[in-house]
Amino acid sequence: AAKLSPEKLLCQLRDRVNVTMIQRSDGPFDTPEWQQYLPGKSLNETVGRLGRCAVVSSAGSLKSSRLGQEIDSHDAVLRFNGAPIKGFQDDVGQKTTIRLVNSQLVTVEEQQFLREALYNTGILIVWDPAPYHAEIHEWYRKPDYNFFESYKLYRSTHPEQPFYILNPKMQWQLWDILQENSLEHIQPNPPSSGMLGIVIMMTLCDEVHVYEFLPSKRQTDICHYYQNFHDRACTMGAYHPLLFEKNLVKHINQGTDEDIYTHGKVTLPGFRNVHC
Ligand code: NCC
Repeated sequence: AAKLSPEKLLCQLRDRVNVTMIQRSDGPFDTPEWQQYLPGKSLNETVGRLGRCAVVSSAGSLKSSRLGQEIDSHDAVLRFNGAPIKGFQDDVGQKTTIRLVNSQLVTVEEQQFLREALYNTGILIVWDPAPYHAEIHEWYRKPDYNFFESYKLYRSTHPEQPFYILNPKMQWQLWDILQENSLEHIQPNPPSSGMLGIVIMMTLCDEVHVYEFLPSKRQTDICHYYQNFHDRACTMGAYHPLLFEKNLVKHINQGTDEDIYTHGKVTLPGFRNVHC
């Protein structure tokens, strides 16, 4: 029951959600110490101009999907958190251009994050739930998870791998649009990694295909394609306003319902191709 037309909603997303990474000049990161850790190149410079992009959710419904080849046919592929490839290529492909991870993974699962080869491929982006519309300084003093030391450690051991920190402003700019287009009050928690990743790719690519964010006919209570763990909240949301994110994505989908049903596939335009 979104209030805006799909076209207007795309314009709101394009114009109000500022997808930026923390830069060396951003206070409080403008210190001599931080200069050696933050990447010198912008994300845009690092990836270049991207055509067709794929976003691969971690949903259990990817299991037995055999979408691997189709996913790998894209110019760039974005994956989330600890979602593996090894042993799952047929269903999820193997190309990884960007991996978006949450700060909980980087902090709480630090040992695995620093050790596992899975994270050494592609560009890493970490995000942390910030207080509602907080200034970067306020967030820096009290992040949800204090991932900064782990980030520095990773950067020291993998200096050549691009690793960005998502500017936390983005999550609440996006949340405001989700709230404005929902009839109910939504939980005051930031959008899921899935929704953030979709909008990141819309800024970088001409066209974005999202897989199993809107569940296909394979919909299941199995949380992840890589674990045998059942929980409906993974698909419907608990902490994150996942259901509202999915309603919004359904509303702006430019593909067919058939594509959702058979492939769990949504087609979205890159912001370059949104004309307001
Ligand atoms: O599970 P998670 O998400 O890593 O999944 C990535 C994104 O895929 C979409 N998804 C996932 C499962 C499912 N059945 N349906 C889906 O649509 C969602 O868009 C999701 O964002 C996260 O968003 O960062 C999250 O991270 C996990 C966990 O922290 C990481 O996997 C690291 O271990 C959270 N789980 C827990 O904290 C237990 C999850 O709530 C959100």
